[in-house]
Amino acid sequence: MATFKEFRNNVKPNWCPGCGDFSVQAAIQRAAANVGLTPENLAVISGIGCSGRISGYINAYGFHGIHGRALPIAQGVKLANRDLTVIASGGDGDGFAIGMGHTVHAIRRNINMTYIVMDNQIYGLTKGQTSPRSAVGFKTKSTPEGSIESTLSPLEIALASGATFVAQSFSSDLKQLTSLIEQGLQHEGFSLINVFSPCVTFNKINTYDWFKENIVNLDSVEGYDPANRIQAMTKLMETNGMITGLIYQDKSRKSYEEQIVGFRSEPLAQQDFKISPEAFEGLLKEFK
Ligand SMILES: Cc1ncc(C[n+]2csc(CCOP(=O)(O)OP(=O)(O)O)c2C)c(N)n1
Ligand code: SF4
Repeated sequence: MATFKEFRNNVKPNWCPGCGDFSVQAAIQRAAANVGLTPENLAVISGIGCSGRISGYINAYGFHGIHGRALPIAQGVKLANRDLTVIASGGDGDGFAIGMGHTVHAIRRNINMTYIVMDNQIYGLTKGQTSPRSAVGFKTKSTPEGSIESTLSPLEIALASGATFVAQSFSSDLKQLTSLIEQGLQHEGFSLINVFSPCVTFNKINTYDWFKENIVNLDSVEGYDPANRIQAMTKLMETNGMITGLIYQDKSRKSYEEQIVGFRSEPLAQQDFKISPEAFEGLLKEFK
């Protein structure tokens, strides 16, 4: 059994002191150890952004992809080697702006993997522009008069797209965040975990204190049932998405891999692709 320390490497994160992404890194390392993984059977695939650096800071297989494209790469990794536990990760710009098309289709595809979004409601790496998660009126270098576009509600979109696991947490609540990642890793399908992860350098509005004042923890909501999709949607709408905890889980739907006809149990990565000269000639004949 690996401990969370075995998921550490010797690369020092260059996130700003106080950045919420440190907690996400720690929570992934703890959750991976708690569910019994070892670095050899975990792959962390990230996009581009401050948050996207996370794949380099965890001792596991890693791939620092391109902006908005963590999910296509991660899904490819999972299909090529179904024995690996796959985590995709990145920022709200990465997953909900340039990568939104991939996000929706990954959700409806339901491949068995976990997607963790570090939602700071701003573009951090490029030094503070408005993201689809920024509030109307939010002033940045790209919206000096305040954003005039409505704020995207990714978790409502996820539910409407057929998500089987939707959760949300906050960098300040390492215990809840770790537990939700554990549940996401154990879910047999696509799990989306959105994490309020403050950018202390460029976002002076959505600070740790602001989140603490505005978040409602679902643990305090009597009678909340994460198996009830309509209740989940209603709660998201009522609270403007400011809830944390396990919002929705459907354990009944099969994952994509389970439904592919002929998908062999042996991972593609370990299959012998050598073909006999006769079989090769047969293939060529088809094109003559
Ligand atoms: C194709 C492409 N378009 C734009 C960029 C520039 N770019 C890099 S990171 C980024 C957004 C960063 O914000 P987010 O994804 O929310 O991550 P954060 O830095 O806040 O963690 C952008 C627009 C890029 N690298 N590649
Ligand atoms: S700029 Fe913001 S998101 Fe990027 S490392 Fe610094 S605090 Fe974190």
